[in-house]
Amino acid sequence: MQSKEIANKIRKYTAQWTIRANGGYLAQACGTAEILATLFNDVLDLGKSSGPMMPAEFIGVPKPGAPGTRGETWLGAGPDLLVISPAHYATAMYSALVATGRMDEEALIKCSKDGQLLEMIGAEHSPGMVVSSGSLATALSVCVGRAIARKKLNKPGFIWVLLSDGELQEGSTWEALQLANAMKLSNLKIVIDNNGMQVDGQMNNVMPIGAIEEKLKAFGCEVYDIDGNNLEEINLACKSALRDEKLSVILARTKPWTGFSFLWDRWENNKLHFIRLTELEKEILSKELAVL
Ligand SMILES: Cc1ncc(C[n+]2csc(CCOP(=O)(O)OP(=O)(O)O)c2C)c(N)n1
Ligand SMILES: [Mg+2]
Repeated sequence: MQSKEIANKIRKYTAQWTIRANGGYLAQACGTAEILATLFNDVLDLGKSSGPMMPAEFIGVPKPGAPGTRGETWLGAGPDLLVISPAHYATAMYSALVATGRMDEEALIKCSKDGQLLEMIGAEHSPGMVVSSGSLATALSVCVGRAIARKKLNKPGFIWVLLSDGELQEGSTWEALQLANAMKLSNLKIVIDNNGMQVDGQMNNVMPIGAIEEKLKAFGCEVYDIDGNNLEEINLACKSALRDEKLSVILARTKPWTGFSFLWDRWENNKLHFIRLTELEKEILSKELAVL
């Protein structure tokens, strides 16, 4: 399947979820559809998923003697790993798993219900999710630790982590970047969804974070400033990042309103972060879904 088709499916499944669950993180999937499609389809060597196509029910958090379910199993035992840091992007991950044949479409119907793995804010037991990072800006530190361990053990492969720009407003992200650069972690690759918004609205109105590219460079990163909805640019940046000796950061400018017409109004009105559809929006979305 072409990455373009996978990206469309990521939007479609997340939109259907949003209608069914009477609310969802649709803009995050719309903004990162091309990034996830490219990572899954053209970049990552994940191997075959060993997670069931139809996830079982939640059986408890992992503890000694009872490993529980690990979301990572849906990613596969290949050398690479993909970590979604902002846990509210989980639906985009579930949709990507379905779009790439790692989970049944039916599994999405179980979304966001008590006792199920597919939580709206994903956790480490949710398919495709690796870290419970609903408390934002925590997964990068975990990834840095895992990348250091892999380096010490001479393990092949790359850890790719998707960060949000809101996580750049938190100090722990910068501490993790500082350590990753000090340790010269060329086995860690970061993609930032630079969508210009966070929970309360547009980043520049809530708390501007200034010249991100320059800041990342000052921390020692190799930075790729790209159009995050352009498959070719994403592909080129990822392939180039794989050859970097330094810590690579792909700063992907995304348009979280891409795909459905009513999203633009929400962007302008600072109501794009979480979408509880109005009756009119539901009607528009259903019509646009039918021709997607
Ligand atoms: C440590 C922490 N602080 C605050 C929050 C509340 N919160 C949830 S989502 C969010 C938005 C963060 O921005 P971003 O991840 O860029 O979100 P976007 O609107 O782009 O999806 C915030 C502040 C949180 N989950 N964790
Ligand atoms: Mg954001």
